[in-house]
Amino acid sequence: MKVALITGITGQDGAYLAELLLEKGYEVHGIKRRSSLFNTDRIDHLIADDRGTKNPRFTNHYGDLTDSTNLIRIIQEVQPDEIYNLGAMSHVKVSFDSPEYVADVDGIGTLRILEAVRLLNLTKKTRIYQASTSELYGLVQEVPQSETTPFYPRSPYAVAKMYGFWITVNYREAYGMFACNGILFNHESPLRGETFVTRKITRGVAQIALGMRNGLKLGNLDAKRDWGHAKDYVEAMWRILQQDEPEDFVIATGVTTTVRDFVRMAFAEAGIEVAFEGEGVNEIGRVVSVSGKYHVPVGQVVVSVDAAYFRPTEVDLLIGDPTKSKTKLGWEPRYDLPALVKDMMQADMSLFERDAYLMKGGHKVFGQHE
Ligand code: NDP
Ligand code: GDR
Repeated sequence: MKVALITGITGQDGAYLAELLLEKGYEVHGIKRRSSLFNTDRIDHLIADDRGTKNPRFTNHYGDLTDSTNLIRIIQEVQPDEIYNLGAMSHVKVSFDSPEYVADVDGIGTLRILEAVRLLNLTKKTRIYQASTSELYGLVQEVPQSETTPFYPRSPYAVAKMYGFWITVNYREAYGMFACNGILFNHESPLRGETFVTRKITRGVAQIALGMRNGLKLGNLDAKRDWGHAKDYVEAMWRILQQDEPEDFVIATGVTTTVRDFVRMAFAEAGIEVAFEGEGVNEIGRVVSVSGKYHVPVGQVVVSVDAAYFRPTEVDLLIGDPTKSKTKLGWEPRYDLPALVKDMMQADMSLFERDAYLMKGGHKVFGQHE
């Protein structure tokens, strides 16, 4: 039985990857941070079944990417065949507020994993996947972006990830380690964190459709992203570590869409047609027709722009070239953008239908802030 260790197990990708590896028969270990509240919602169904019977092939360890002694201890204990380093402070906007911490976790954290494997003499046994990102491309140098496109990071997050990228390449070349970067473009799902733009939109649209709020405030509506489904992308991570030779791969759909169009598509899923007018911070999105079961008044402003969500330096356009991953990994995304939006909208509609019911009954529902 193969043994995998996943950092960032409580995150979106950690949850889908753990599920995939368990399905494939792996013994899976995760590293989670101690939190003052429960933070394992995304993986609770993997830890134990409905009756509370623990999964013997799934173990979590307390740890942190800023603490090398604990990483060394866990890796020594687990002796993993594969490590997936997914742990990170992954929010680009927030990285401008805590740049030093992000450098430590996202940059040096990667070094700590690589160095632990080297110190423990596991370089021939343990394969390492590093969660690299399309944010490395930053300021547009070339489209579509491929494995050979130059990097130009535009945030403390991206700069930290750039260190993670190159230290992974360096350990591969210096010590012959099977260490690979997956340069993944944005991937989303019903498990996506609530403050990333897609999930913020699908949650907001569901709440508006159910009459729980009037509108949604967003930042740059012109930004274009190549959005895929996280379920497809964790499959690519696994494939990258099953190759004969360690290499870096771009994982993307090859299609790019504006935030504004994502908003339109999400509302359309609820039968609400929205049109945009105005420019910059004065742009608004208004309901122009309603065809489904949800009764939002025509003319209601449901989207406005708030400069608080702008970034000091923005990444305007991301579109990936997945040719290498298609050819060498045999990887193809199963979800296109409409299927992704549908999946996220269905999940958030069900989630908030329950809350709307409670609110109608006079109960307070928490967590409505953005
Ligand atoms: P999430 O933000 O959902 O998950 C991040 C995970 O990292 C969480 O489990 C979080 O724990 C953990 N973490 C944060 N800080 C630390 C720390 N100091 N020590 C240990 N663990 C920590 O991200 P995603 O699942 O979306 O992304 C996974 C990885 O892929 C990240 O590295 C991200 O930067 C990268 N990436 C993501 C893309 C995407 O579109 N989703 C695209 C390209 C790359 P906690 O739950 O306690 O906060
Ligand atoms: P990103 O994702 O920065 O690409 O990083 P995010 O969803 O945060 O932003 C995408 C684009 O939408 C614009 N935007 C807004 N973003 C947020 N969060 N909130 C808003 O209200 C809003 N309005 C407009 C942003 O300006 C941006 O242009 C994600 C993360 O998962 C990273 O960890 C990962 O590396 C990259 O994707 C690939």
